[in-house]
Order: sequence, then structure tokens, then C-alpha cells
Amino acid sequence: MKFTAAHWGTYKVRQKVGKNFELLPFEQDKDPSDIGRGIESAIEGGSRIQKPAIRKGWLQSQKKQKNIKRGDDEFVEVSWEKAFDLVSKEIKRVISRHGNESIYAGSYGWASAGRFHHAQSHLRRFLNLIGGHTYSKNTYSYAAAEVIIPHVLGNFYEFLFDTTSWESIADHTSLLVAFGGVPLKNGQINQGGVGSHNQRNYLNNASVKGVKFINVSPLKSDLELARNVEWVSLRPNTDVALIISLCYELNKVKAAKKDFIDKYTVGFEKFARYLNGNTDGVVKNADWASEITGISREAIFDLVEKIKKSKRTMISVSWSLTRQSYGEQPYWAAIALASIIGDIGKPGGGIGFGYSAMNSIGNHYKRIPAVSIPQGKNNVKKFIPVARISETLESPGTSFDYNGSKLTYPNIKLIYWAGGNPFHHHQDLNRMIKAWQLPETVISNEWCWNALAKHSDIVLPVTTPLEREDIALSPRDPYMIFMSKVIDPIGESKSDFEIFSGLAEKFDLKNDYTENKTEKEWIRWIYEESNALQENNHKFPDFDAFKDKGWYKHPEPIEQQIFLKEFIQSPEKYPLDTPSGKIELFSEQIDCFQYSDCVGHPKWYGDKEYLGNTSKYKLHLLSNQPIFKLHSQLDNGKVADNEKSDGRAIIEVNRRDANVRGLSDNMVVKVFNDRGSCLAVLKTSENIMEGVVNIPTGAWLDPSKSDTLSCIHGNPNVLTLDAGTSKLAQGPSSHTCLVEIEQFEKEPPKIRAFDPPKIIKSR
Ligand SMILES: Nc1nc2c(c(=O)[nH]1)N[C@H]1C(S)=C(S)[C@@H](COP(=O)(O)OP(=O)(O)OC[C@H]3O[C@@H](n4cnc5c(=O)[nH]c(N)nc54)[C@H](O)[C@@H]3O)O[C@H]1N2
Ligand SMILES: Nc1nc2c(c(=O)[nH]1)N[C@H]1C(S)=C(S)[C@@H](COP(=O)(O)OP(=O)(O)OC[C@H]3O[C@@H](n4cnc5c(=O)[nH]c(N)nc54)[C@H](O)[C@@H]3O)O[C@H]1N2
Ligand SMILES: [Mo]
Repeated sequence: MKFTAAHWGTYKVRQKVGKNFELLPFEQDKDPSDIGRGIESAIEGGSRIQKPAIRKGWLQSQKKQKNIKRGDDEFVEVSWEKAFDLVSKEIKRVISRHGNESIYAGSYGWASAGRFHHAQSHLRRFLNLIGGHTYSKNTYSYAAAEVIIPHVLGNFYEFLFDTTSWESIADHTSLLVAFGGVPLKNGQINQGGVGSHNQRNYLNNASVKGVKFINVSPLKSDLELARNVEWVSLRPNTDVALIISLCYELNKVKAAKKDFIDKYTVGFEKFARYLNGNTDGVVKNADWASEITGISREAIFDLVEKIKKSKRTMISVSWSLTRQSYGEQPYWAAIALASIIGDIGKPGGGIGFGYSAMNSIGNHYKRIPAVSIPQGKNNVKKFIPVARISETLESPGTSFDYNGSKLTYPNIKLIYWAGGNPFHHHQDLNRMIKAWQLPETVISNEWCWNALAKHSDIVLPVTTPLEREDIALSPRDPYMIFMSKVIDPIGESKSDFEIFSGLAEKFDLKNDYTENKTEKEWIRWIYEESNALQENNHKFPDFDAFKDKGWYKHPEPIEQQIFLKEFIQSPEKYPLDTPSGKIELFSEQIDCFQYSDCVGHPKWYGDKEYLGNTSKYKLHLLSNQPIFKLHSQLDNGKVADNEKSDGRAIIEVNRRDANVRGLSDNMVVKVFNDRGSCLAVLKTSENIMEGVVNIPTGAWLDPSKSDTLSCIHGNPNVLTLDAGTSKLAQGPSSHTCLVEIEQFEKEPPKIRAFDPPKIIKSR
């Protein structure tokens, strides 16, 4: 039996004639995801890149020194030999002229599951061998939390992955207040692979056992349960005001747990001065928060009462709350609220981060140790916060703040991307497209003609996981899968490993790059080295036995996980990794940075783009994660159509907002603001708060010159805000965005996102 694994699940492969195959559910999977079947139609479709291709204008400009716009050009197919020759010469030229720092290989993105064929690892391993590259720090998922949590609560990755387990919640929690909900759609995913999907069972089980859920979100669908759930809708990006008012009101009625605060936290007095208005003359009470959030004061007091009466409260904050202006604050405020409630470290209580953001959140596995392919050492020390890519390209040499340091942007001359799609993930794409014209050369390894490939100068076609062998081994999932090669590579595609081996050869470094190991030998090496790290009673089976069976399940731990249990048992023996060793409700360190947009305590900042500050744009656009795909991956397959209408992205709009604009279901609408515009198909709903609209991410960018539309397909990132969360983290702010909508009265243009560019065939 052959298996394949992806970030969205494991599948049995039924081989059919020729290159045909079918993916069937893995028998161990309790709740299989449909996303994977998208590859069946995408793998050989028209958007597949068949051969190495060079942008015509780039080839010409090599001779004529003139630049033609990336994204609008034709491509010339070349042989691999020619491609390796061009790429290696160009990299050598850029290094000798501008130095290694001028190469950007932050190359953010999810790539594919499979521990060996991890695109970024290969890219960096290769570039590190030839002197290094400018890199990036943090993620698009939760950069603001990655930077603030170490100041406030200690190690971020413990915070993220040692979340109190769902079973502890089911057994002990009375009330779970979920800011941003518990979106099951997102639990389909786990970076590196999923054996069995559990979030739906976990959530239902907790509800059946009587846990009461409150979904604090503009979208009702963020927490869907048959019973025991209440929806409190609030204006996007205002959670901090609500949380701060809960802190104030609980403290006012002496429901704040003084013992907990004294023993486990520092800085409460300073934070309380802010709550009481001593620092700014504004009392942060329910009336104050009601004005900001749009929640009635009665509903806020009801929440205060519920928290007061609850025996055990879990405050859960979704990752999305970091992806907004001042995205550091929701986490800090929520930690302050959980400290005031005093249930941190108790079974089923305290603070949780991202339940159902991924399948692995809230399982009780400890990290399963595993090795990756070594990336070597990067001799370039320069980095950028990952979401500051447009500024980097626009303003080389300019200084910026980041987590207490003053840094400068590097002068990037060459971009090499493998395993991510900035034309999916970055905000304000029109701005990025302009900035993207500035470097001398852009190279990407891709398997499909998405906007990244179309905006590159040199495109090297890669295989998909079904065209190569690998091993799925995620430290957060108990299943390990042997990923069989199902079909031969499509066209002339090669794996990233083969591509960088070919390039390394041009630098006389092939043996250093491959360490004289073949792909099969590397896979066995990863397995055996990882096995050597397991405890004696948890060793993996012999590699050949594993390969024959196709999968292995790591034994399940018995103990439920309780976040910060040891610290609560003994703060002296197990201090937190913060400057004080305690939870910091006031941070001297952050205060010292003197940032006006991130002061020393959790604070509501109202000067931002949200419904409290509307001008000509009256609707808040959310762009959440799609149900039927992962980001932009497999948008070119049939499964993704489930979330579209006639092939275009759907915008969910509250019925009253549609009515006042004379809009109705299935109308094609133009969504716009000063940054850009896109088309989408309208769906009215009562499940979205008035004033809020939502377009899931992932539609491949499809600009139209004739209609001056930034995207006719529905990519929300032509509208979103590209600004750092604050000087502290400089994270992305994609959920901060105001727009307006109107009917698109012309004939909607045909979607061309999946058409390849014009290609001049090689003979
Ligand atoms: N508006 C808005 N924007 C967002 C978000 C949001 O909520 N709203 N969310 C953000 C978040 S959380 C994230 S994580 C990012 C995700 O952004 P990305 O991770 O960049 O998005 P993906 O579509 O997963 O891009 C992966 C790319 O890798 C390619 N690929 C797959 N396998 C391989 C391989 O083996 N080799 C090579 N070379 N390439 C491969 C795929 O074809 C695809 O183009 O988006 C962010 N952007
Ligand atoms: N199916 C699928 N699953 C995925 C992904 C995918 O692309 N597809 N991507 C994966 C990745 S990389 C990540 S990082 C995680 C992300 O996981 P999340 O960050 O949880 O993802 P989102 O779907 O953007 O956000 C969840 C919900 O937060 C709500 N929300 C947005 N802004 C606000 C706000 O200001 N206040 C409140 N209270 N709610 C708000 C939105 O209604 C949204 O539906 O998902 C992962 N899971
Ligand atoms: Mo993410």
C-alpha cells in the first residue's frame, strides 16, 4: 500500500493507469480532510510548469541593460544545463559586485510536507555553502506574539505548543472564552503532516461534557457547536478594549485573585493605574469598552458575571488576533485577564493560544524529537522582520526599530524564493509589486504558474511530493508516514534537492552539498538520526519494516498537559524565562524601549484602521484562512472551487449592509479602498457582524489592466494594510483593513490566474 502525506492529511494512494491516481482517506484518520484531493486535478493541469523558463525581458536586459516589468512578460524555455549556467553566473556576479548580503533568501512559506524535501532548508543549505544570504525573522502567522511573549511569559514555543490539552479542558473547564473562536476549518492543517484529525472530536467532547463556550468574534462560524455556545460579536481589532474592561470590572468588584497576582506576576499596580484612568484620565470600564467594541454594556457585564461564577475559566486567543495593528496587545491583555482570574496552571484553566489553529494544538504529545537536513552556517548576519519585505526593497539603508534594536534595511539585488508565495501571503500587493521591480534578479523554484512564478526572472520547475519519496515526520504529530513516489516527475521538473545539487556543481561544491548521499540515503539518515533521539522505550521500528507498512504511530502519553503547571507549583524552582521570572503585567524592558506604539503594559490603541475610525470606507475586511485549501496551495485544483462562485472568491456580507447598498446574493461586486480593488461574489449572511465582510485568502492574484482592477479573482491582499504591528515586533497586520463594496456592473472578466504566461518554446 502506498501513502502520501501533506500538511492537511495522510492519504492512501490508489494507482490507476499511466499518471492517474486517486487519493483515499487514511484508515487511521478519524475526520479526513478533502483538501488533499485537490492535487488530483492540479498536478498535471495547465498551470503546471514544465521546463526551466527565463523571462524574456531579463534575458534581453542582460545584453541591453534595460528593464521590462516583472509580471507582464513572456518566458523563454531553456534546458536545465542553460538554466544552471545562467543562475550560477548571476549569483556569482551579484556576490562579487554587491556581496552575499544583497541576496535575500528569507523565502517565507509553507512549502510541502516531507522532512527531506523541505524547500527552504535546501535553498539555505546551498546559499550558506557559498557565503550566506540576508534572512528573515518570525512568521506571518503570529509574529507579534513571537516577539512579545518572551518579555511577558517566557519561551514562545512552550507557550505555543504546551497548551493545556483538550482532555484537561473537557474534564475541568467550566467556561471557555474564545477570542477569535475555535475555527475547526483551520484544524485540518498541521505543518509537516497529520495522521488523524482530532479537533472536531475534542471540541464536541468538551461541549458534551458541559464546557460552556463563548465565541467572541465578528464571525459566528468561528465556533460552531450544536449546544453550549454563545456568540458575542465585536468589531474586529477591538478585543483589547473588551479584555481590558473585563480586567477593570473584575478588579473593581474585588474579583481579581490577589494571591495569584502577588505570587506569580509583576507590575499589576502599574497596569491597575492604567485601568483606573490614573495615567490618562479614562476609566476602562464596561461603558468605555462598549463604545469601542460595539458590544452592549449589559453583554459585557454578563460576561463579567459568567467569569466570576465560573469554577474554572480558560481564556483562549486565536492566532489571527496577532495579525492586526498593535497585534502584540491582544496577547498581553489576555494574559493579564487570565492572571486576574487566577486559573493559570490549573487543570482546564488559564490561557490557551490558538485552539484549532492547527490539528496539533491541544493534543498532549510532548515534542517528538526529530532531525532535519543541516542548513550549515549563514555568514551574513543581516535579517529583516519577515513582513517588512516591501520596505526592504523600497528603502535600502533606512533604519527601523525592532524589539529594542535599531537596524537598517539591506540593499537587496537578488531574491531567491523556494517554498512560499509572497503574492499570496504579503499585504498591499500593489505596493509589493512596485517594490518587486527594484532588485536586479528574482529566481524561484515553483511547480505551478502562480503569481510568484510569473513575477520571477528565472523559474525552475519543482516536483510535487507525489513525484518523489519522502518521510512525513512532524514533531507535533504522532504519525510518521513513508511518502511513496506515485508518478514520475511531470515535464522536466526536479526536486529542490536536485536543483541545488545541480547549482552546487557549478560552484564545485556538489559533494559538500549532497555529502555524497542520494535522496534515498538522506531519507534513511533522517529516520535513523531521529530514532537515535527517541527515549529507549519509544524507539521507531527498523526503517525497512516502517517503509513496508507505510506508517508508524508514536505511543500516546497518558498525562494531560497543563500549561505552566510547574511554574505554578513552584515559581522559585521553575521560574519563567522572563527578566523577573514571573508573568510581566508591566515590563520594565519594553518600557525602556520607549515605543509610543507598545508601552510597558497592555494598552488599547485606538489610532488605527478599524470601525471606530471610518472615513470613506465603512466596512472592515477580514481575510481569514480558507476552508478548502492551505493558503494559495491547490487553488488550481477542483476542491478549492467549493469555496468559490463561478471560479471567483466569495465575500460574506451582513444582510443589512448588502441591503443598504442595493446588493444581493450572487452579484459580482467590486471591493475597494485606496490601496487596491478586487472582484468577488456576494453572499449575504446573518452569521457575520454588521459592518464586517470576509474574503478567505488564497485566490491566485489575477490583475486586469483593462478594468484597472488589482485582482479579478478575489485575492484580499490587494486591499490589506502593509504596516508593522508596532516597533516591537514589526509583524504583519492583515486583519486590519477598511473597504467599501459596490456592484460591478460590467461583464465580469474571465479569470486567467491559472493560465501560464506566454511561453516561447525551446526546440
Ligand atoms: N490577508 C491575509 N494574508 C495572509 C494571512 C491572513 O490571515 N490574511 N495569513 C498569513 C499566514 S498565517 C501565512 S502562514 C501565510 C502563508 O503564506 P505561504 O506559506 O507563502 O503560502 P502557500 O500558498 O502555502 O505557499 C507555499 C508555496 O510553496 C510552493 N511549494 C509547495 N511545495 C513546494 C516544494 O516542494 N518546493 C518548492 N520550491 N515550492 C513548493 C507552493 O506551490 C506555494 O506557492 O499567509 C499569510 N497571509
Ligand atoms: N483550512 C486551512 N487551515 C489552516 C490554514 C489554511 O490556509 N487553511 N492556515 C494555517 C495557518 S498557516 C495558520 S497561521 C492558522 C491560522 O489560524 P487563525 O489565525 O485562527 O486563522 P484565521 O482563519 O485567519 O482567523 C480565525 C478567525 O479569527 C477571526 N478574527 C479576525 N480578526 C479578529 C479580531 O480582530 N477579533 C476577533 N475576536 N476575531 C477575529 C476571524 O473571524 C477568523 O475566522 O491556520 C492554519 N490552518
Ligand atoms: Mo500561518
